[in-house]
Amino acid sequence: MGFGIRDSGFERRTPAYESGRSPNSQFQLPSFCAILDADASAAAGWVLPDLADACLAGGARFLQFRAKHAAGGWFLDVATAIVLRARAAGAVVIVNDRADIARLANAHGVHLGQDDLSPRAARAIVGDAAVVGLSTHTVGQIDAALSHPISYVAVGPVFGTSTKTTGYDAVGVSRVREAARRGRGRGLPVVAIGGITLDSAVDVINAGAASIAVIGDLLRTGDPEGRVRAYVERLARMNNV
Ligand code: TZP
Ligand code: MG
Repeated sequence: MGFGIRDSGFERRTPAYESGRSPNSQFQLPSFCAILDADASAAAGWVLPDLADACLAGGARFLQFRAKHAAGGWFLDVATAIVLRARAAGAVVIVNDRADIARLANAHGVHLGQDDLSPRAARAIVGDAAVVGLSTHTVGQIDAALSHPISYVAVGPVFGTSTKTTGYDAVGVSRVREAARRGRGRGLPVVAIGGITLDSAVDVINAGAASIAVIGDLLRTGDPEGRVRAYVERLARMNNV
């Protein structure tokens, strides 16, 4: 089974984290991450594989599947369906919280929070070549994240969000800038999350985020394919000016 990032063009060229470097430190994150959130998509009337198809058709090449209240069997079935679609499109999929589901669904990796398995423990399940992200909210958590075997550090909520009760105030783009500065020395990219919209996306990338992750704003217009395309085109234009 081709588990890992190698077969999606995300080649891992560095030795494992024991060398003192981050795993996947050459890993090039797509600048846009569409989060397929089970609760938000159900509320918006979307079936998840259809939403995945819409995001992929709009050009998303980095998906995260998040299902906070799902039973394990359902979570695995839907994750597997999303991974099959994403792999056919050459996209990377990571699973929120659950390293076991990520591995069983043949996803590319897992996104962890502060209260989930440690990155090292998750790597024992998903492997050295997998993508492992870690959510942070404070400067202390960012600094601690730098010594974990992770592929990227996530920072948020950047702006106010109603999608998740994080327990933290909005951290602002200044925290993204700070995280990017601290991560740079370790070759660790930053994924920014929380309250990001099409209008704020460019500012967040300009603050140093390698990627932005979005839930609510994808669903807001009722046309996720068109919304994803608008993000992808807007961010691509940044690279061409
Ligand atoms: N982690 C920090 S904020 C957040 C998560 C999962 C919610 C992001 O959702 P939205 O709708 O893009 O603000
Ligand atoms: Mg979590």
